[in-house]
Amino acid sequence: MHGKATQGQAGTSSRFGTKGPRVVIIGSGVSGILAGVKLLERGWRDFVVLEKAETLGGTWRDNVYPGVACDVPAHVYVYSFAPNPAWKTRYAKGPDIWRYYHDVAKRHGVLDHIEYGKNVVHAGFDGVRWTVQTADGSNYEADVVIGAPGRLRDPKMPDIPGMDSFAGPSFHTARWDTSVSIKGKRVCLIGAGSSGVQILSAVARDVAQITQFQRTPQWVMPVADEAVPWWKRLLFRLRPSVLRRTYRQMLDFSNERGALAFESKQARAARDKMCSDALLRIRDPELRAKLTPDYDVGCKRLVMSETWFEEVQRPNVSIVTEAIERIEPTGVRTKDGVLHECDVLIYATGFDAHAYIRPMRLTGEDGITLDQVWADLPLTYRSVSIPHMPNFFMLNGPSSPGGSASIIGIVETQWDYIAQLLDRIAADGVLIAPREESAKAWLETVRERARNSVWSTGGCQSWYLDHTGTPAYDAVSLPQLQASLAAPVMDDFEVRAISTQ
Ligand code: N01
Repeated sequence: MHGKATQGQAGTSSRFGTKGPRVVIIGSGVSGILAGVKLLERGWRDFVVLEKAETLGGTWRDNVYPGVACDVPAHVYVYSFAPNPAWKTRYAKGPDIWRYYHDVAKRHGVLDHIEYGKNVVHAGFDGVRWTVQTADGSNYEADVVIGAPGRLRDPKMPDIPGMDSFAGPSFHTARWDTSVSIKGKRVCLIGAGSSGVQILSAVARDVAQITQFQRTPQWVMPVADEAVPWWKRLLFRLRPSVLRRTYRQMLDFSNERGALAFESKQARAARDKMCSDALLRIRDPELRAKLTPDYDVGCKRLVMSETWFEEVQRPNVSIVTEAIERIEPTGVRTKDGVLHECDVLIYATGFDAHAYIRPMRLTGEDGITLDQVWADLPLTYRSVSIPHMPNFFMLNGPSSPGGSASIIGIVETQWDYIAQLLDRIAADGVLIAPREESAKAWLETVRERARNSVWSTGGCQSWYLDHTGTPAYDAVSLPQLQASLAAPVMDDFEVRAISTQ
């Protein structure tokens, strides 16, 4: 079968009651909330969202460091069904983004379905249904499981000798200790990616000294954060359909510029020039040399900031490029023997970008485990489904696009595809899993595309690359993703009736 299944309604199969199939959603971040809203929209009310933390969210709950903001334009970083005319600036701050997602979850009735403190450790399939187990010993039966645990989720701590010996407060950016004030303090900041740049830009003027340990310089794209004037916000409220759509399209276009760099030489050249020209704002040639990357723009994920170019030149900011030897009680000692003293030590060292749904364990049909299916690589079909794992779907799973589009657009596109499979499940009471050979063929196509992308050819190391050195992300733009996920090719799936014998 090729083409859209019919739009499903609750109870289309006699297998399921009027509330639709029983669904477990894992995670209450932007993907999990989306899944909840969409299930309710289709009348599937029998679902639970399992959230391991005590409050809703993922990225925007966990990242509360000073200056945390989203570098995707705010009007794009929203669900298509819930535009927000109230954004006051072009780029939204972390706490405002969290409030937006909380508000959507509340308005759409998803909050009532969330259970907190539920860390999923295993999901097992018995031939008919899934049983999802949480660390506290609870079990949840499900006809369908949606994995939405997020991708840049688990902080990656470096392995530096003496880390435990530091006498002052020390923490990762995604585990910010809000009880610690860094005002007037001497701060050591390890890492110079998006988080490190945002923190330095936000705190440099408030701290006594900030020493940033930069192993590799990053390309920084100067993007100004403009206020959205009151009359525009009013206009958006008064003319919701036309004006919001127009604005959204405009921002979608600018957001896609990054993706165009995959395809268009001119777009890439313009972007490269913007980044290299911006470095000329660094007045001290020695500092500029330290901050100038020797790899292609876009090889690592671009950092976006306007303020960084000035903040990094403050007299109380030091950029240390000497390698770190060890951490000592009073600071960070580099290999040249210098001890960089500080009161607070911050690890802006990024995330384990390749765990996906692990460390959660999966046992699928015939006892086949996720570890077996993913022994070589995280094998999925179109990022949303896994061979031997029937009626288990993922949002923002392995080999999803990265760095090229708003994650919201990506997960909405993936949801629309999954929804067509859910329609089939509901209508015919079937189990659907991708064929292993289809998944392998698809993954090879994605990896080939990624090998030809700047992530691979650009001459850098980054979290895009997996243990084989191949980018684990699909180098496609949002429109390309939308085209490829328009309708499931059902021949690529094994579809079988649920047998209750
Ligand atoms: O992490 P990163 P991040 N010794 O992995 C360094 C998203 N995000 O949290 O480059 C010394 O980019 C490492 O050095 P190197 C966004 O997608 C979005 O900043 O590996 N240094 C690097 O400098 C982003 O890309 C927003 O040589 C060590 C840094 O730590 C992603 O999250 C805001 C080290 C890690 O940089 C991750 O960003 C923030 C060691 N042992 C984040 N180990 C938005 O605005 C690591 N490093 C949407």
